Amino acid sequence: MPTALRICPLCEATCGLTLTIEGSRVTGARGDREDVFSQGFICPKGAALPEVDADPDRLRGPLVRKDGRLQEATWEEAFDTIAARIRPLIEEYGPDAVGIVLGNPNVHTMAGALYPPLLIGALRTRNLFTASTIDQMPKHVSSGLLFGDPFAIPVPDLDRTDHLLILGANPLDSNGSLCTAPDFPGRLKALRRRGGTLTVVDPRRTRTARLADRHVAIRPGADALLLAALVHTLFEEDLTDLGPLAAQVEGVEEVREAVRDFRPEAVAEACDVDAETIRVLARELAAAPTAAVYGRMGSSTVAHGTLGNWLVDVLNILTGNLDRAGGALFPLSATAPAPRPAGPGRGFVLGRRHSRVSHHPEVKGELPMVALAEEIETPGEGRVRALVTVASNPVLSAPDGKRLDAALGSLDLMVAVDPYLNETTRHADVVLAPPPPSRSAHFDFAFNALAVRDQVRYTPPALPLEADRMDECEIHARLILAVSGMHGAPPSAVDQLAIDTTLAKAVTQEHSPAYGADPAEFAAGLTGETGPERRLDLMLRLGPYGLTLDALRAHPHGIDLGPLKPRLPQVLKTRSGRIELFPAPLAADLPRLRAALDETPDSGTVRLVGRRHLRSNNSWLHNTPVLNGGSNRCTLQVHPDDAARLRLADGGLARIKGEGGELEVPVEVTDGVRPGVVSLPHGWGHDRSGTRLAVASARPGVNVNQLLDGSRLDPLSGTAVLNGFPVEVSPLPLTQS
Ligand SMILES: Nc1nc2c(c(=O)[nH]1)N[C@H]1C(S)=C(S)[C@@H](COP(=O)(O)OP(=O)(O)OC[C@H]3O[C@@H](n4cnc5c(=O)[nH]c(N)nc54)[C@H](O)[C@@H]3O)O[C@H]1N2
Ligand SMILES: Nc1nc2c(c(=O)[nH]1)N[C@H]1C(S)=C(S)[C@@H](COP(=O)(O)OP(=O)(O)OC[C@H]3O[C@@H](n4cnc5c(=O)[nH]c(N)nc54)[C@H](O)[C@@H]3O)O[C@H]1N2
Ligand code: SF4
Ligand SMILES: [Mo]
Repeated sequence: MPTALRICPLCEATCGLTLTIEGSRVTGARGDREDVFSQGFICPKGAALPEVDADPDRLRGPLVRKDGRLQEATWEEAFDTIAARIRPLIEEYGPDAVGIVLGNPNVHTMAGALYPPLLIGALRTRNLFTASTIDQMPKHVSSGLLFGDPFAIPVPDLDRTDHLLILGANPLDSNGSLCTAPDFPGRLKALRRRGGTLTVVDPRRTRTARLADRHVAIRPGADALLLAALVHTLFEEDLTDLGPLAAQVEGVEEVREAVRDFRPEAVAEACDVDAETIRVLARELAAAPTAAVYGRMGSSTVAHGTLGNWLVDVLNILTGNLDRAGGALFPLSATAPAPRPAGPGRGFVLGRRHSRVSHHPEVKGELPMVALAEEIETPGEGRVRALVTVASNPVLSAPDGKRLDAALGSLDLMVAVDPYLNETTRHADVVLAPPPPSRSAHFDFAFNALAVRDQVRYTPPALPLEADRMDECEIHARLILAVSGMHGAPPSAVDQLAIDTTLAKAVTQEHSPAYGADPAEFAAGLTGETGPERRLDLMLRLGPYGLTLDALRAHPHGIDLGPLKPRLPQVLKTRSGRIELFPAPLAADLPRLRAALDETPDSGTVRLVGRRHLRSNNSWLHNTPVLNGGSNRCTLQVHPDDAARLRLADGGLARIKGEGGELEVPVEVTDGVRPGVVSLPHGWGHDRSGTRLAVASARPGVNVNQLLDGSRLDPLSGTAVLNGFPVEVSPLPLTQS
């Protein structure tokens, strides 16, 4: 049977898959044993790629709204409609009249990496919203302030560390995030086997926690307090040891002073972790030959998300573990620009402007996702009247979907680049549907820069495009032309412009491999059959390893570039050229955390946390039958003590009420959640009309984000609080089911 290789796009682990091809269909998927990085690993989602690929509900071409109804149309009609309707809006109301929403799968497609920056440039809108502000923005802010570069994200050295402290991540189900590691579970087991230790801090006893030497069932929302107490203990017990880092860090004494109040005894009650355990955690971290602290969703989408993310790296730095083997290191991806010489940079600035309605500071040019609805609803100059969404389903993934749903319905124009007609795209006037994964080339621009090993792989399309289908890269290129008044120009013009712009700069940079070259000559030497391939080739050639697309094609299972290596001080782009351990914006946010010390937790308050299931992927995989069902259910997990107190029965129904609304949901009684905490997964709630999701809408579940009204956020990063918010839970008579 013929086979083809395809890097899996379904999570951050980026496993290499071998697809079985029968005729023009993918009929099987197994792990590629020769893949230099994933070495044959596959999870149930990857194994279901053939079903995901062949979902009959996937749109086969563009849709255009005619007579109030979304109807099949030609590509020409679709782009004509966009060009004809968006330009007058921009001309009348200015560039901010068009908002852009970029969702998660953009980091899982080549198109999503290569074109949105050009789309943003073409539209020149300040109304940019992305999934980052319902996810990892606190990490970008912390890295931006500490290292001067929001993309300089240290990754735990999973394969070599002696001690791993994980907060708010459950890689056994998520397969890891901001830490690309195929077979994360196997790598954690290997850590244990080689005598290393694993500590997991999580209000739930997750599958990851069950693998750990120690599980600390913290009260949700309290990680920043716990971390501050760990830092406090390092100073108090004289356990800091920066090693060679010392010469590169400023602000250590200021941090010592700043955490003085955060004694283990002072945070113990808020965290519900006793002071002695906190001291032991700090001592273990300091005593380990090498150690890494790693925090994700559960410590990011919380009220003190940025402080928590900062403290994670403060711990890595104070224990000398940043930038050393076995600690947390900065990957160097093959498409990163060749490193410039070390030295001061421009630093990272927040809040260069503010959102129109609620005055949220911009971060990385973005506004918080929770501000999207009000920016559409509120009249006045700068109002969002048209929206372009790319790979995004904010009606389910962001707080208060009902409000957003209504706001989307009021737009003058909405364009969606998306393969599904779902809760969000049903509002579009034009849907531009990309082909399924088997028909697209794949390269991991984002995740190679977050991987636990430097490596590089490229998979061309496993199958050719069917007639009347358009590659997602071409869709993006044509969209850019349509919105920028160049409708009808060849899409290759967009790629050529990107190549020319990049080269014009590179040839002037002494550290660039293209330094001094003739840009036209350099461009003429690029290989690749398509515009995006030539752009990839260019990035590889300008990158740190001097690779080419041809080299990648000659190594279909990838090229291993070795374990992570120390990269300081070269990565630093702070104004001082050093690690700025106590940046002013974080210092200014600390009083808010200090105030939390005095809040006595109310033992009656129930707090909600999320969870992911191995066979889920945010809001869009519920339409694949093999992935929906079994234990992947939208249930409210409740601890037996709470179930007794609240009179909730296993299998019965509960009413759950939050600031943004209320839901009715089946109860699952389990001691897998700690007392005082209930857990409901996200991405469900597929019961709206006008979608084309036969499987998902038959088992819709409820939308957890409807419990939120969007008012809770981490103020520094604009990130929504999705974990640890208060809810009221009460029983519903069974007859109401
Ligand atoms: N309560 C709660 N809410 C959460 C979270 C949580 O933990 N709890 N997690 C948050 C996180 S971490 C994230 S990242 C966000 C994710 O939220 P979003 O960014 O909205 O992403 P998804 O929900 O995955 O929706 C992805 C969309 O992309 C489309 N799509 C799929 N494949 C492709 C493709 O190849 N090309 C294009 N153009 N489109 C494609 C899908 O049809 C779908 O419409 O949700 C956040 N929301
Ligand atoms: N199977 C599957 N895999 C996925 C996804 C998916 O939807 N399904 N989504 C992908 C995406 S977009 C992302 S961003 C990653 C996320 O990957 P992870 O960061 O691993 O996210 P979660 O699995 O949500 O784990 C978050 C954990 O934090 C815990 N938690 C909640 N509140 C707190 C708190 O206050 N403190 C602490 N310490 N813990 C807390 C929760 O109980 C949960 O176990 O997963 C990716 N991989
Ligand atoms: S772990 Fe992630 S990348 Fe690997 S097969 Fe599963 S979904 Fe795909
Ligand atoms: Mo995410």
